[in-house]
Amino acid sequence: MSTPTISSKLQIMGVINTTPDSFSDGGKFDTLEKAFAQAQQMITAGADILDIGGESTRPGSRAVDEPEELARTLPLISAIREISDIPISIDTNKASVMRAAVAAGANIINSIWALRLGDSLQVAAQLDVPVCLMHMQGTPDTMQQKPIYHDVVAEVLEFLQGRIDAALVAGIAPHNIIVDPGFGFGKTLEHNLLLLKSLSEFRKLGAQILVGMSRKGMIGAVLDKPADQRLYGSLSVAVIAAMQGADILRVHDVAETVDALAMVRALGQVAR
Ligand code: 9MG
Repeated sequence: MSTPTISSKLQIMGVINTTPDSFSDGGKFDTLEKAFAQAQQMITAGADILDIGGESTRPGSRAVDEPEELARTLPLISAIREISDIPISIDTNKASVMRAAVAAGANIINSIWALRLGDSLQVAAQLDVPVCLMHMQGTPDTMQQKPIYHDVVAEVLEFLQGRIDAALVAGIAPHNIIVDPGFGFGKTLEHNLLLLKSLSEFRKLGAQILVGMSRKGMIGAVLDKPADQRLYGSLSVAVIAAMQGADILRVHDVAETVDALAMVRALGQVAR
């Protein structure tokens, strides 16, 4: 077996969807009390970052207006800040939500649109926080209809390089750039598997790599299991990604992923 590239920064990002219609945990954390309890549980379980979202990205999900998105996310960010310094990422496409979330205590912007909407790129640059730039083919509504690539790995790499360049021109510091191949966003199972197999190639972009595969359809397609039975599949792909040098894993099952990654880290401690 070739020597794996294990990131010394390997971090676990726990997902908290405050939406009623997320694909895997829709409605489970749609009150402040439930979402806050989930945040506390993830912190205790060893999460390094919490990713808070107030709008589902699932195909066909309902668009959420700014006041509703703010009402779902800001009280939770403030409540977490009362008890913890854990880095908080805000998963949003709206520049106004980015601003308000950072003012409330969020420290990272997670953009599935790679800051391509409105003035989000300029606003993110002003806020001077780390940004996650994710690849997506199409839009959340249409992306899974017929994704087509000639060479998925090359095309996703090229897209992300373009977004890194745009971020740098806008004034985002190089150390604040995180890239994400966007598993499940405009990709067939084969595209997702090719990206996972080639993940180490993304290191050449010179940015931190974030991946989110937890409970996703690619796992369901291989295992033929619904979202609530994809834990072991999710842990397997987390380990594969970590062994290829991913820096941040976006997951729903923090405690279980902590154990799986402890084994990967142990491997990084021995040399031959
Ligand atoms: C919000 N969201 C859902 N899936 C995601 C993924 O794979 N990466 C990032 N950055 N965000 C995601």
